[in-house]
Amino acid sequence: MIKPNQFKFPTHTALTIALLLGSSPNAFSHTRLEVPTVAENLRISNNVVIGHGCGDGTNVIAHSVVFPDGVDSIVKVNGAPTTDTIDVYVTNYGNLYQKILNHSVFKDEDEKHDANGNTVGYYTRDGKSPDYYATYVPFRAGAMAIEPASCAKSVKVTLGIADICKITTKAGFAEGIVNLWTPAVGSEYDGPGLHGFNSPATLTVMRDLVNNPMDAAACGDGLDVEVIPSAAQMNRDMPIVNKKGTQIWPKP
Ligand SMILES: [Cu+2]
Repeated sequence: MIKPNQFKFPTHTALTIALLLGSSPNAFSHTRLEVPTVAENLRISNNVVIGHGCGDGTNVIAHSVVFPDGVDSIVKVNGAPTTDTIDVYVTNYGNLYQKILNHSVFKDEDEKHDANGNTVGYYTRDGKSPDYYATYVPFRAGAMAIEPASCAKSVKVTLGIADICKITTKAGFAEGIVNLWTPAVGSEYDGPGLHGFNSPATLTVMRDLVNNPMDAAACGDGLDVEVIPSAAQMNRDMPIVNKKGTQIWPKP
């Protein structure tokens, strides 16, 4: 009899195989959203899917997520940075995301709020997601409305995510300790050289071209817009601060 365990191969072997086959490794393992693309004006429940731990035998014990706040966020149009704020392309940006309470894996969680009370991320902790599991962490993505006067045909929201296997200081970030699925924006959470470097999860909102048509003459094929958390926001909002106000990750 073959034990089920024998079918299991190390995640990074799976990655290597995926790369050799020329297919996307994302389907195998990286931390991504369950639903990566959604229509505008549609509120959905979604999940961050933690695809693996930090190597064989490790557990993800805590998880930290940041959504771009739209205040000082980086905005790109067709891949090029612009000085436009996201309000040029989205009519209701801000407080679009809510954590959905769930203690099935992580026993403690809370949203992170900015000075305006908007949810800019969340954390989950006090759990164990084994390396060979896919763990779903639920949140609600509010209905985003694309600015009718703009030529945006899609808006891609980039998240910053940390899957933490061991609580350390920032200096302790390393393979086997933490996976940083963050945009490389020059923050303390870029994680150069780590497995997830500059490989963030994203949620793309597609314009409803029937009910919110673009001006064909002015817009042509339309614009692909991106909103990405700034380095300052990442530094401010990535840490896990418990309900008593004590920062528990990274260790101060
Ligand atoms: Cu991976």
